[in-house]
Amino acid sequence: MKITQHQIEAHNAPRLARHKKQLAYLTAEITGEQGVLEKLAAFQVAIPSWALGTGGTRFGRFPGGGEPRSLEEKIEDVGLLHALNRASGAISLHLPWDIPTDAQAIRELAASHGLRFDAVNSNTFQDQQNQALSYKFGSLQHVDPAVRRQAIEHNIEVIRHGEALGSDAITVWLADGSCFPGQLNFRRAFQNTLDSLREIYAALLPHWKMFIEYKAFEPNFYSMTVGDWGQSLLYANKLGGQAYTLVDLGHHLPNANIEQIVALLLMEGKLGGFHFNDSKYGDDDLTVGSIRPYQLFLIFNELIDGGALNQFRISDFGFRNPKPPTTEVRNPKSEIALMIDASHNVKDPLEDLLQSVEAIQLAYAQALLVDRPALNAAQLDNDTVRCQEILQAAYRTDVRALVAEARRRNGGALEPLGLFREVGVRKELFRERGAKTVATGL
Ligand SMILES: [Mn+2]
Repeated sequence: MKITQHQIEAHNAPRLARHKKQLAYLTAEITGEQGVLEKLAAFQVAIPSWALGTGGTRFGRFPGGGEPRSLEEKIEDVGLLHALNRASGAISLHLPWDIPTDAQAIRELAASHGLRFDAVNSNTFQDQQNQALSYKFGSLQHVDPAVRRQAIEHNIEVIRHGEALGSDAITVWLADGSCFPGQLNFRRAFQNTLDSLREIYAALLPHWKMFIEYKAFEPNFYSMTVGDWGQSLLYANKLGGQAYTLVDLGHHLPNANIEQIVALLLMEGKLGGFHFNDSKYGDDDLTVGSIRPYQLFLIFNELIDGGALNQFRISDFGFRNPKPPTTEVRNPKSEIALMIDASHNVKDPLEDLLQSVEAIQLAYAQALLVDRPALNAAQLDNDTVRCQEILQAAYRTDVRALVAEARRRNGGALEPLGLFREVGVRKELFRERGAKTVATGL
């Protein structure tokens, strides 16, 4: 299924007058709206291939039907999102869940939807069918060199698949760790992991990056071998200039100050990117912005303050002018990868992703409105009250019309979720794919 330009225009036309009124009201209140609109229009977030079906929990899964049955259908789903919001112009694959059989054909299919391939993700947190050795007691940290070898080879294979698709980064997330005190020698586990990562790192092309994702707990509950940003940064610093830390918003201990982590990683030139999601307790993988929208705003405030969003990893090659992604070497310090990593249990996955992308755009737009010189002056004056007023004045601005205008200028829908329901996308996917389909992956 495809959303046509005609459908988008038919959706926008009756909403245009009201939209223009809201936009005029907002732009009268702010300055520099053209710059903000240009930045918003160039802004893209990558969609993970594993978030297009129902996720479920360890207790069960309730598939919603019409889920993508193949990599081709996953690309089609991301294409639908991108057609609606023009801000989902990349897909992040998980291997071996989504191994392309014909990389060139997959690349062309993605390009026909205006999509490029963002970071590829390896998987050593579960055993695959026909796999020789088990990851039950870890992968890159394992005490048996043969298990480590198998995990290293898998990661290198993922890099090769990514190369064929035009991706330029691998995200390594390890479930490695221990469940009980004494089970693991911490220093040996760290050293084994570092040695294994060094071999994977050596397989990177010069323009590639390695993202090292950390997580505080789960599936191991006593120690994680890449448990926090400090450990990730240690690995990244030891590996070299192509290795970076990846921040997944749900991978911290409760109440961690994620925006401060972001600021310092950025300062060190070691912030690789994000997995956006939201949570109340742990790695809840809820819709971005559904629980802590202020935290999301504060993170974007740090990204802008640290100069991270002056340049995007995802070039704005768009729907109307699809061309192959550029492979030029880009400034590694000012580019970060922006990806969603969520799991949908009770919502339509595509509707959830539309909400998530919009929440990210809103946080970005609000953070662009922060009066930075005034904030700096207030900080130097120790005027705590003024600092809060400045931040919250931006956060409390209703920027929905700005985000909608950027989307409209890109050829997207004024109300993506509204159009998704109007044209009955899920009903059509039910018809095409059946009610009992279950997406591969999570
Ligand atoms: Mn993640």
